[in-house]
Amino acid sequence: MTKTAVVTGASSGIGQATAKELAAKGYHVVLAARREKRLMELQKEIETAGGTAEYKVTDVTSADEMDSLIQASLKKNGTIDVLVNNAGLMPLSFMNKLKIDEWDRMVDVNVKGVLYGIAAVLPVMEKQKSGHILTISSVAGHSVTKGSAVYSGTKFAVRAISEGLRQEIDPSHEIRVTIVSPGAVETELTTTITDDDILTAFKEGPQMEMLKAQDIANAIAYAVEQPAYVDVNEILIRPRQQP
Ligand code: NJP
Repeated sequence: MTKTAVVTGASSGIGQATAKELAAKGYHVVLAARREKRLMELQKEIETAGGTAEYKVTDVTSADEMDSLIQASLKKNGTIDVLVNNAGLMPLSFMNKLKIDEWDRMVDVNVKGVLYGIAAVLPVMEKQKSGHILTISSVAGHSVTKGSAVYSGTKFAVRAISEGLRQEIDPSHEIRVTIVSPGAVETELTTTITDDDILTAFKEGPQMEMLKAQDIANAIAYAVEQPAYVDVNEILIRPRQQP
């Protein structure tokens, strides 16, 4: 039976590359994000390449929308084998700029969005006694730098949440929990930055060859494709030149 993978934040960057990679590996992929046109185009692209996909416009900050994403997919496809909690934002700023709205949005998307994904899919996977929940954290979930305090906070949080979840999984169930922590990846992630001092520091700082979204998609596919007794707990992947 074809396995089903749900990918949040599938409308660009890492989520888009992951959806394509999992479809190429034979998964039926369920694409979730807010921008419908992009999801529609990605579905077409996957189908043209010989894969299968569907999409559902979903805002991960709504527990109800996350639940209906999972339930609609379950009804249609019979199982949810993989959930990739990938949607995220990174409006970096210095704390004294007091960008409280941006802090709120990061907590809502990067932390609550992941929790709502877990809440929607965990009962399903427990009933199936199988599944794989992957969450995208960050190198910033391992160490804090100036300007990344709140973003780092959200990424530390999802590492802690995933590790706690992993420990609570009934060992008789084939449910796996994985964290993928990328360094700098060339995507649209920096477009949410509004703090001019951060943007200047980015422009004037040392330049390096960044990772491609496909590099992270490959890491996700690696974790997913391991035999059921192997749980890849975390993959930390930096561009070679990133300190
Ligand atoms: O970024 P980008 P990435 N509900 O901006 C979606 C982490 N990461 O691929 O809703 C649902 O191209 C948005 O979709 P839309 C990062 O923290 C990255 O780099 O249509 N979806 C889009 O598809 C994040 O967790 C780097 O606007 C929502 C996607 O999120 C993950 O990688 C380094 C949403 C963002 O795509 C993917 O980010 C690192 C919502 N409310 C960690 N809000 C890096 N790129 O360097 C946003 O350490 N999205």
